[in-house]
Parts: sequence; C-alpha cells; structure tokens
Amino acid sequence: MAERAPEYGLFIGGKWVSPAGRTRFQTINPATREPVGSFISGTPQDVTAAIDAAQAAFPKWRDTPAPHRGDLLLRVAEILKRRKEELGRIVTREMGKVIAEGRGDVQESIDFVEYMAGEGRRLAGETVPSELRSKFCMTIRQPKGIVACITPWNFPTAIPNWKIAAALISGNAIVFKPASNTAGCAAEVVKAYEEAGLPPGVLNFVTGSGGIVGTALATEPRIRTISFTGGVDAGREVYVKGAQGLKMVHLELGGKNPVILMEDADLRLALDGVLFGAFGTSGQRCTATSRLILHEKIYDEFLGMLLERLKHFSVGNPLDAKIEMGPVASEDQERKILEFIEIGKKEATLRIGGHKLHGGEYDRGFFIEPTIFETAHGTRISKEEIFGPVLSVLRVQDYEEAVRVANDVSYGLSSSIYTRDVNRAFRAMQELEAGITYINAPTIGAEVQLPFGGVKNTGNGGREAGSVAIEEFTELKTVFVDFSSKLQKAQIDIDPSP
Ligand code: UN1
Repeated sequence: MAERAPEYGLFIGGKWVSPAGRTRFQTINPATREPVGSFISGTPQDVTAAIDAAQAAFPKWRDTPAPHRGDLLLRVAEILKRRKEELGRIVTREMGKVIAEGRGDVQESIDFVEYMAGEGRRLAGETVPSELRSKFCMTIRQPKGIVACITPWNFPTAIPNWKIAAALISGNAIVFKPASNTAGCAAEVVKAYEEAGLPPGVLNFVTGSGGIVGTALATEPRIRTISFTGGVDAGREVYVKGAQGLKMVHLELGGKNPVILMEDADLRLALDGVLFGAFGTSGQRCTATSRLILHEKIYDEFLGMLLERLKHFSVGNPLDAKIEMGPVASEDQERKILEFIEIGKKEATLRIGGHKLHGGEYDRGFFIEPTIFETAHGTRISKEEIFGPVLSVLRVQDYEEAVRVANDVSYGLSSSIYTRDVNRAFRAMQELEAGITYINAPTIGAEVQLPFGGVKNTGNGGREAGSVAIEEFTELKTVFVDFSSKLQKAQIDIDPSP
C-alpha cells in the first residue's frame, strides 16, 4: 500500500513556513520510486531569514546553563526512542538501507544525543599553573555563534544529530541544510527538537540545493563555522568559499577503506565482517570496506568463500527484514556506480555481480548486484571512492606489502586488519594511515563516544563524535586572573629559583 507523501516547509524562527507558489522538489523511495516527501527549494533569501532568526535566538541560548541545554537533549533522545521504529522506516523508505540499518541509524542518533547531553556537565576547559605568584590561568569554552550544518544522505538521521547535538550543547544557534534526497529524514529530526521544546530560532532548517543554499551559507559572513559531511568535490568547494570569509570549515569526506586479511586470520569471522563492511548500506558509507587486501597464502581460499556466500546473498526490498542489501540511494548514485563498474570491467577481472538488477520489483528501483573485482593495486577502482556495493580484491605477499598498498590511496578514514598475531595487530594500529583502525572487525560501525574522522583527503584534521566533538563548535577563551594586587609582568618578573 502506498504511504502518504507529506509536504514539508522550511523551519525558521520556530515555525514551519511554507509560502504558496514556491518551487518544490520531491524525495522518492529508491526501492520503488514512490514519492516520500515534498520540500521547498530554498533561496538565498530563505538562508538570510534563517540566519536572522538564529542571530536573534543565539544570546539567550548561549546564556542557558549548559546542563539545562543537556536536559533538552535528553528530551530529544526520549522522543527519538519513542519514534525509533517509525523513523527507522522513514530512513529505509527514503534512503534505501535495510530496515535493521534504518533502525540503527536512529539508534546512533539516540546514542549520540544522550552522550552529548552529558557533555553539558563537562564542556571542559583546563587550568594550568602560572609562572607568577597569585595568578590563576584557565581556559573556558564559548560557542562559536551561528553555525551551518550541511549533511549527507547516507546516515540521514545520525549525521544530522552528530552535528546538531554537538552544536547545541556548545551553545550555538544553527542553520541546517540536509542532502536533498533525504530531506524527509532531516525534517523529522528537526521535529524532534521542536517537540522537545528547543527555543524558536535556535535550530533552523532550509532545504534546497548545495549550489544555492550551500553557497549562501558558505558565503554569509554571520556564519562562523560550517560543519560539512559529503563528497570531496563538494567539500572542497565549501572549504574554498568559506575560506574567503575566514570561516572554520570542518570536513568529513570520503574513504577507500581496506580490510587486510593476514595468513593467520580467522577466515569465518572475516567472511562475515567483509560482507557487512562491503555490502552493508549497499557500500554507501564513508567507512565502507571497498578494498580487501588478501595475503597470498589465503587468497584463493578466502575469495572462494566470499564468492560462494555471495551466490546466496539477498538483494531486494529493504523493508523486508530477511533482505541483506537494499537499493542504492538514487538514480544518480546508480549511474555513478555502474560507470565505475564499467571502468572496472576494462581494467580488472570481474568475479561476481557487475550489473543492474532487472525483473520484477527490481525494475522499479535502483538495485545493483554486489560486485567483486580482482585487481592489481593502482587501478582506478582500487584507488577511487565508488560509494557503492563494489569490492576490489588485491593480492599481497606479506604484512609490509599489505600496509604499503593499504596506505597508497588519497583517503584515510577507516581501516582494518584480521590477524591473530598481537605484535602485527599493534604495528597495524600505528602504521595504517587512517583516522580509525579496527582489529578483527570490519571498517564500519564506529561508536559515538569515540572520535570519528580521517587523515589525508578524508578531511582537514577535525573529528566528530566523542567528547572532542565540541571542539568544532566552541572557541577556547584563555583567562588570566591576577589576585596579587600588583602589576606582575610575565616573562619579565622572574622569580628567583627556589
Ligand atoms: C558515514 O558513513 O559517514 O562507522 C558514517 C560507521 C557509522 C557511521 C558512518 N557508525 O560505519
């Protein structure tokens, strides 16, 4: 039965505004092409209105004690818990990940919002000794002001919540622009903050294109920080535009994440891990396993196991709990992935998959077979981010070569090694060039209480999640308190040594 496709407005100054006659766009279910929601194509004027509202709301929110800001986040978490099943289904309907992962997306939101609520009682600065007597030195954290959160479609509730909850606990006001093809999930996230009683104007929501809404945010002087997760090209554009205004631009971009399987690995364990890492979320995670680096001694055996298992891998309607992989998220995604598969067919050996799925329900949506290529290191499919269910398998002779191959890409988000050799595991923790390393687990599934981010072209040095999430959204103020009642001169008045 077709579910209804609601019309959403923009959320500005605590009100859903939906003036008549505005251009609208629709989101669709990538499994069926049924409409999911209808949204306003935002304009620069909408962005200005959202920033005006944020500016008006900011001082009061900044001055609200952080533990009380935390109370609000706890209410948001309760609402998300109550609505978990409903929201999980919206995630699956609008983005296409299987329903267990749709629920997981919402659970990751809940986990993070709860975690950040506790941060309201920390927001820690530091105290350090002074070189002078009767003088106190410390840092305190203050909000940046008005921040922009620009989010992708692959974690359509979790990533918005990572950014919004961290920005709010830090005392900022927000303008939030979601990816257009999952605007419905984003709108439902906003509704949870509205229902929790967030004061009007503290969180504003403007849908629309990156070219128009994203550019307006990146060039508006009142936005001091932009938190962006998405592709490298769009990230670079936001970074360059933001740089003109000397904004802080926090980027979480792509990955080309390897799993290394050494000759002593537990192959059964690794099989489940590689399947989940490569084909979970149809490979559309920044953390997805897109390269499998196999030691030559177990190469044939493990590849055989993988191919055998994939013969029985179920692809289909992601709302069906038995299905292992859903569609890819959009027609555009489908086209890009199929283009990469064609490149792969020319430069590597296709071992399984490699096609769009046809027939029956497949014809209505964007379904691609789980695909495996055997390839030499250095091909495009082994080095470029595909963001789809495509795994490149590479053969190496030893640990050293495995790490060399793993590191020889422009990205560095997640990485993994399966081995029972503790020395080698510890070496890999140090030697893999990535923000995240897993031992005996696949490259996906980071937990919210730890920092998330990467090196090289995956970002520009920042981290989300964990307690460090607040660094992106706070300024450090350094405070000196001199209680000596006389002028003391640092670097000049030097106390005699004891
Ligand atoms: C992403 O793909 O951008 O670690 C985020 C994971 C998830 C988050 C992925 N917890 O796979």
